[in-house]
Amino acid sequence: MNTSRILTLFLAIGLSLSAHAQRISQTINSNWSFYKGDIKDINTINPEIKWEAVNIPHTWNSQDVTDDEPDYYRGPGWYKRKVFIPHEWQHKDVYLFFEGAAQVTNAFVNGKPLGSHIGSYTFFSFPVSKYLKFDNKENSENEILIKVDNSHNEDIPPLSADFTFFGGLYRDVHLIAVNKVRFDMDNNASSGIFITTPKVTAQTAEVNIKGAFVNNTLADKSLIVSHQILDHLGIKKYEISHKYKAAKGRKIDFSSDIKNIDKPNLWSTETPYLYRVISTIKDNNTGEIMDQITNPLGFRWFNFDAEKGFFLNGKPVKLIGASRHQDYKDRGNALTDALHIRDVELIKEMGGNFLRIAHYPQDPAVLQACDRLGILTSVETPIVNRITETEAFAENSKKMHLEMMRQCFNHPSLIIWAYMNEVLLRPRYEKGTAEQETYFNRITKLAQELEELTRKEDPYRYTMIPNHGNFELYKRVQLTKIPQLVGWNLYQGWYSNSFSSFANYLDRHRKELSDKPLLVTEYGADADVRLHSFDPIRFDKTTEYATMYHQAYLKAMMDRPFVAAAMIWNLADFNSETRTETTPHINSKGILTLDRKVKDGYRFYQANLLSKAYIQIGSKEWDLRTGIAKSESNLTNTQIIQVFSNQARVTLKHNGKVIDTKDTHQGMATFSVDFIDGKNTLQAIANSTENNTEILDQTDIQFNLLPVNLKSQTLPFKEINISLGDKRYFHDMENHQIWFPEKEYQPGSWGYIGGSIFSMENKARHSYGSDIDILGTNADPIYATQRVGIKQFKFDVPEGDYELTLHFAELLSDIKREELVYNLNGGTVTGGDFQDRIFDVKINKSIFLENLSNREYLEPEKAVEFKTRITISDKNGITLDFTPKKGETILNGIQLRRIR
Ligand code: GCB
Repeated sequence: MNTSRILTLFLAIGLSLSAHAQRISQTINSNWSFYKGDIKDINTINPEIKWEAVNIPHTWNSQDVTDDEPDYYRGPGWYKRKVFIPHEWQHKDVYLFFEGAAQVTNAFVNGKPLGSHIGSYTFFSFPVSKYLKFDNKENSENEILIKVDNSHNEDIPPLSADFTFFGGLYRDVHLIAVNKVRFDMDNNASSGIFITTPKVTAQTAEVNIKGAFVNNTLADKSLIVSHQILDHLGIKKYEISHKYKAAKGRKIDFSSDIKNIDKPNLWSTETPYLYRVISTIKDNNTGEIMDQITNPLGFRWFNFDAEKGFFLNGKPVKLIGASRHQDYKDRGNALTDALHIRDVELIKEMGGNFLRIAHYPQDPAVLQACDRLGILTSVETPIVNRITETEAFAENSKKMHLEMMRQCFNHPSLIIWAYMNEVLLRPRYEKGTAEQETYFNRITKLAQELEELTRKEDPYRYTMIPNHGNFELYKRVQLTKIPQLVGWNLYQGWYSNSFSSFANYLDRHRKELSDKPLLVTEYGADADVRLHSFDPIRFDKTTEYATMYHQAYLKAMMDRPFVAAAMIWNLADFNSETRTETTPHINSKGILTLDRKVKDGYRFYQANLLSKAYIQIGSKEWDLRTGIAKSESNLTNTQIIQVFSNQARVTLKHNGKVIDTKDTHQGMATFSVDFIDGKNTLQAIANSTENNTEILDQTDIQFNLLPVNLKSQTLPFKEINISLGDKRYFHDMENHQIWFPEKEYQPGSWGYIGGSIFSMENKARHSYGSDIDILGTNADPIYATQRVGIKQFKFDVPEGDYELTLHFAELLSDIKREELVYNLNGGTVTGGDFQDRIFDVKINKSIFLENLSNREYLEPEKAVEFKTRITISDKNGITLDFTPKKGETILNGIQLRRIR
């Protein structure tokens, strides 16, 4: 670096330091006291109340969403803490600024109410100066008290959605002290400055900077308001300034243009070149800087074309990325900035270029990271599934939307304002009725109002509504007409039909809505990382089915240039309290787990999108496998291994020996590996064409090889875990155990005799067992499948001591439940099918469980296990007899372990 550059950098840093001297903004996240419950009168707070020490970000739901109990706390919570206000702040305007709190917030300073804010996801602030107490000390003690309430409220969106409505002070809280001469602090908690780039080409650009400032002093002032554009090194490139006579108590609007910006460095997904705009207010007489704010600036132009897709700076760019919830394992929505930023990095590391900030505006760190990393974004107002037909609901929606727009306005990564998500999913009235028509008209009207508001606020970005796959309905209600872009959330081959209907849907849009750009705003399939199958089918929740789904979808979208965007649902698994299924309370459509561990879905996109040489062995986390040996003399079991790579050819080695070299298709190559008992080392290798180097990935897999004949001498039997009514492998990561799918008994081996796989009536779309939450276990997949009417289970084991465990769960119950609406099953009711069941289980003719009844031990929907020790001293092995006395017999899981 030469000295002049060092000097300029130094000056730039100096500049931003002086900014801090003007405006003080500090988080007050530590040392809060929290009380879950209500306080009726803040003047007579019960001294007995148990306050809990917490830090912010905080939600009171982080634990109660993971327990066995349905529902989670929705109600009031109170926070309090002391703040120590410096003496000099007497002469300043002080604000309490919230990055977000869920969902209605009332704040008090020293017992005085500041006001309230409605909505969980936008920032808000309150001026507090007039409530602060100052004594003669350097710092004066003041108390902040905050009530947050996440109770359901029909007038506040979102009303219903497939995610958990966590409550609390879950984002940063700041104290901000500004001079009385300052930029506007009272514009919807925005920066008060709004930057647009009305014209951008590779040759030239124009910037407009709008905003307002106030003179809250008791004297008229002569002020200079200037805006400097700094490049990414902090070097000043442009400056514009105006002189103002600001009468005392006045607020003054400004709008400044900087034209003829020569050859701007363009912001793109590959090179997200960021400029900064530093806006300053200076006292014209004293030269003192009164206030200063920095905003990001990026020069880019973009357009959506209904036929050709999306263009950034004149070049076609297929938008590929994911939606993301602000949600993390054990934390609920109370994430640190680092975790928010990490998600954006994960999209980048996947090779993605888009983040749909769904279904609501998120932490400021998210858009900052998108600007910096070159991830284009959309952001949306959380009107999800349905509306309420009240003026209050409409007003709250519009207010939220306006807040969101003003707060996110200056981020160059943001290109789409969205509102409403699948808002016709839950029409409140019966089909075809006049009430339903009125309801639809109300939705159309609200959409029109939001559309108008958006276009007026920002003519430079696009508008969008993401719809669910009911083409006719959204067209009829005009939701495909009102916004500029149409988003479709499509799940063919998951909730319905087959993969091919996805492609047909896209083609239908092209034909019938030929002037509307199309974005696939959602698509995805649940993948429980513990479940695997070599014959995956819809709704089995296996990693393998999800990979097939993503393969089919990505291909269909890549083949169609008119599809502007592919947004995976979802970047990561997320909490959704009402979901049950294999991972209760969690929607597992993430391509990452709740704690951001990689699933194959993520590897698939890396292999397809990254340009840097990439290779990864698929399903590495399935590092404990099982299978049956081919014969007594061939002690191997062949299983498929998928390798993900962006290279043309890959080689797989098994325990040091080359198995094969194969061409990749869609970033994947499939190998058959002859696993041996014990440790198996796999190495996937490719020669990177980039710089002719070898890239490699390696993993170890522990294989529990099972003998064909349980009396085998060469491979003595050790243990087996079998999930009945199941065709999948279940990798119990908590207990480090692997469960085998059921098989029919064959002499010499093991298996069931008689019965059929449990399947629920009305549940054709659920291919496996039940999707109720089985209480008392995390191994729901084992308990949710079952063999009904089983007669016997046999193990032809040699003599010895064994531990045998039987697992049951009664899947029929009296409790009626409406199918989850997201399962698009039109409100089908399940449950209410309880029948008496009593049966005996004998082990080698001796009674083990007598009169096992679903009115006693076998309580519906609960995991029940019985363990016993057996000594076998003859050649007949183990035979379990199941004898029905009332209803049919059942068995969900069985484990056998050799002790001696
Ligand atoms: C949707 C919703 C989203 C759900 C998703 C799912 O269409 O927009 O909120 O989470 O489907 O997983 O069913």
